[in-house]
Amino acid sequence: MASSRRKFIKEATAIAGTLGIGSWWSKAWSRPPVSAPFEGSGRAAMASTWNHGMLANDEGFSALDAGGNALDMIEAGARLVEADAEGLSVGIGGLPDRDGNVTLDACIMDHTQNAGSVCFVQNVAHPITLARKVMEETPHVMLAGAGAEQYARELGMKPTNLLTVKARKAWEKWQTTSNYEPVINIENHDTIGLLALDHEGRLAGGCTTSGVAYKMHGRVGDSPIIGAGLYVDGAVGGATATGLGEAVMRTVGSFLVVELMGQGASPQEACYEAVQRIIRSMPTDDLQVGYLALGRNGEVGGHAVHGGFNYAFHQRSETQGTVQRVLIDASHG
Ligand code: SD4
Repeated sequence: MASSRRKFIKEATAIAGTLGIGSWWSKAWSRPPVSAPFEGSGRAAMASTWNHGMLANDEGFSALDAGGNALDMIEAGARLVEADAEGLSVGIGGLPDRDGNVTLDACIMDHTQNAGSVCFVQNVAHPITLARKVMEETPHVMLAGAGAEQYARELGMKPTNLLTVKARKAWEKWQTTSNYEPVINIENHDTIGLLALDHEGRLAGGCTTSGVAYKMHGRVGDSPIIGAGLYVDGAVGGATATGLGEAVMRTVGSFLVVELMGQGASPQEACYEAVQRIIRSMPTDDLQVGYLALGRNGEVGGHAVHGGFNYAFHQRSETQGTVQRVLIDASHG
């Protein structure tokens, strides 16, 4: 099997050479298979969107120190941000839809392409944990709405009122105009997308959000959609998105970023190209989208349609301890 694949790659690369498409083609076909062994480089890394990514990454590394793996890093980091009632875009405290309901979307994915997702869920404090349960305990990838809430109750998750006084007041103020006009970096700001690599070389990713503020009831964004708001390929890397989900879904953004990385692009180049796809295909004056990517080797990159997008990046080698803990402005990357 392996030798016939090698033979195919060799022949295909030779043909590509005669057609003058050598470089891209050979990079594409030299991509390691998904079943490649996951050898740890002794390096662990975590990248998460926006300012709150700093604390999420710290929490992720605490989970790693407690004996966890890349998935545990993701779940721990996401839960921390979901529990912050001051944040207006994730978990409790998230801004509601136009009818005053806080509806949440989340997903999680590991290096073996296991994935779990929940969308349009209400009264669930930790949708990232529910998504992980869908991945690990059910035969499905995605549960929506009332069915996801029923599953949460079956798991013993206590229904929680997610509409805080602060978010309700903001919604009441918005109702005085009731214009549905998402504002760049404001009403669609601060979803958390997280990517982690553990010392054993396992990759994982997660994304959790209350979605764009004052959306129509029932609207689901990119964040819980595998391939749009998040994608992980253990042999290549992971990517996640923040910003206006409609633009990400229309271009299947995170899958595109990872595929480009699999064809030889760096995380930075891949995010840049995925942003160009959006810019080339739709008017972008009023929308923001940012992509964040982490390669299997721990290399990070990020890029956005407009300025103002930042992400946190922590990495550590087993021998040297923390070597980097930074907040990166991706505006001009
Ligand atoms: C959505 N992508 O629901 C999410 C919103 C977001 O930073 O990312 N905010 O469209």
